[in-house]
Amino acid sequence: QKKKERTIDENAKPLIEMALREGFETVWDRYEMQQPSCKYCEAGLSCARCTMGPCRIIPPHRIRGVCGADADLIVSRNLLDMIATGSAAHSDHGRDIVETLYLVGMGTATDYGIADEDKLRLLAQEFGIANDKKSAKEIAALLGRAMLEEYGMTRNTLQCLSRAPKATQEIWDAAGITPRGIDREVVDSMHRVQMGVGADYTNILLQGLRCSLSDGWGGSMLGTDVSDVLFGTPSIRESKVNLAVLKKDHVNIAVHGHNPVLSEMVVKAVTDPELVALAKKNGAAGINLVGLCCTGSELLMRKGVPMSGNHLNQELVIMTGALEAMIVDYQCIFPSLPRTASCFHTLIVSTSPKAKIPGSYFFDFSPDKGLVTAKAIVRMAVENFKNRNPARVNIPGSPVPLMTGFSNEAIKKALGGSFKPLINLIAAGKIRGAVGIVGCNNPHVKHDYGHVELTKALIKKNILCVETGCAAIASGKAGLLMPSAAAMAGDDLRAVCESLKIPPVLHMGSCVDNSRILVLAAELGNALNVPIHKLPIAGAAPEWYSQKAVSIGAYFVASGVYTVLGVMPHISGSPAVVSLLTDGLKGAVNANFAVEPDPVKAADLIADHIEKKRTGLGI
Ligand code: BF8
Repeated sequence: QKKKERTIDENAKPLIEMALREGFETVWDRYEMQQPSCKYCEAGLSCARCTMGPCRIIPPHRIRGVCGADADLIVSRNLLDMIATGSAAHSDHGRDIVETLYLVGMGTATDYGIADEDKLRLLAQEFGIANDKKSAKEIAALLGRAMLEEYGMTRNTLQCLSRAPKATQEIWDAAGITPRGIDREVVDSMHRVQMGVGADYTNILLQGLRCSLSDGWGGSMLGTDVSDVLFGTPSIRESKVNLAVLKKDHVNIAVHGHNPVLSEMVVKAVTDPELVALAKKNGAAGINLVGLCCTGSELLMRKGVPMSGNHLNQELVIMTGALEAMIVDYQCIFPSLPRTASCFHTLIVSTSPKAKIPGSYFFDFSPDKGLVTAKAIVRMAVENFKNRNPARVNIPGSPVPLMTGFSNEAIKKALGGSFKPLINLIAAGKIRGAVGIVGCNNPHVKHDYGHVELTKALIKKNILCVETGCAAIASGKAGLLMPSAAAMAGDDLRAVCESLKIPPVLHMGSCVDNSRILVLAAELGNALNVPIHKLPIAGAAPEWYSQKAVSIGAYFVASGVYTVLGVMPHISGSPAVVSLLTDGLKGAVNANFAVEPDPVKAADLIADHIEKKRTGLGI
């Protein structure tokens, strides 16, 4: 890759050029240094799970590992491992939030409160907790406890599965993939990847679907719902995005990672009058908090905190020379960030005992001492302002405005109280269908290109896009999250957006908020009395990299949503696994994966699929 091919993000380009000129290492350099990649690993044909190996499958002679596993088994076991890892990451994040709810109820997390009591009471009702005479605090304790039990294995079912249309639940039962407990499915999966357990690739991959469902309809869904309860259900608002949200004359602090239990405390801490006064005393105009990656999306959706970028922007934010501190929790954080920061004055502050990073300042963050810890970190950032080298400050361009906050509750409100108008628009063909575009950046793909080109191609075909995670941020930077982007949509979608004053691309949140997309699909299915797989909808992950994204793709497909990937998973070494995922799964869950790196061709695949589903529904 040449430098001009690394990104389409205009604000990132000058910083990448500066990094190349001055020798600051970035993710793209490390990617290049890793080329050519190992073709056995790329095909999924290497296995280092036990010490009888490591093994590689090299036909025609080396067709089994030492244990006797063939290509199909090795590829499927590797994939199940990825799904279980991703599901665990999302669900453990969900657990941290549910635990915070429980601690609020028990009175030990006093810095937190109940921001959406209506949602709390609705959830309590759903979980069978009588709540008419109880206080919000009492309900928080009972609901927190009930939700924590979803992680165990005594109930053998998950409450939120019942949100799906009955016919979809029956498909899961018939395929034997109804999840039993959130942790249980991860443990079951890890058991199967132990040598001498899982031996049948189909059986292994069906467990992958079950494990992923426990993420989407379990851990992630609890994470989203309880975050709404604790921090507020998002409503439509405007903010801005890209590296230029950093301010030259302010103390700049970025929160990076995933869990709003941390970042929401930082939001509180940066408005502390004493800390603001200290910033001014140190010569800054104030404190400027910006988000990055998914925790940034959490704050953007609920508070309108400006967003500095997505996954491949994380090193570049530091290279502006204007960032006093980057506060991280877990997931998607380059372990080399302290190395990057060592060339500048930025402090990397880690906060999770699960994600200690050598070279970072570690603060042991927990909900019982949330605000005091957040204030201590912010104080350190403010004190660091004096170490900034003004000659190094380089904040390119200016921010792009965006509209955010499209929770299902906010969408319904914008539609006048129900999804009925949306269903009518789809039935009338004004909106042909909807696509969830989700996932990461990956140096295999030109940064943001896959997301932006796919999104543009789909809206042109009058297909509404709902986006989360780094995909949504890519669209934001490209101006697609503003109502004015309707001008880029097909005539019908443009007219709809103009009349509702909404963008053709709706930001629905972080990656755990893909559960909002599941709920949207479920509500549409329930309203039409059809299973999810009959709806004119699809999923796409044009630039995915993460195990979490594999879990998301798997629960989309397991829920009946055709999903197109822009990056090939490491499965090509087993034609049988490829055929199962791209075709055979239709027999079990009426949906399948496709892989198409060209976003324009991917849009064609999706549009064809949507038209077929419309025909099936007779619309
Ligand atoms: O959970 S989209 S790069 S930041 S994994 Fe990570 Fe991918 Fe971004 Fe959030 Ni999701």
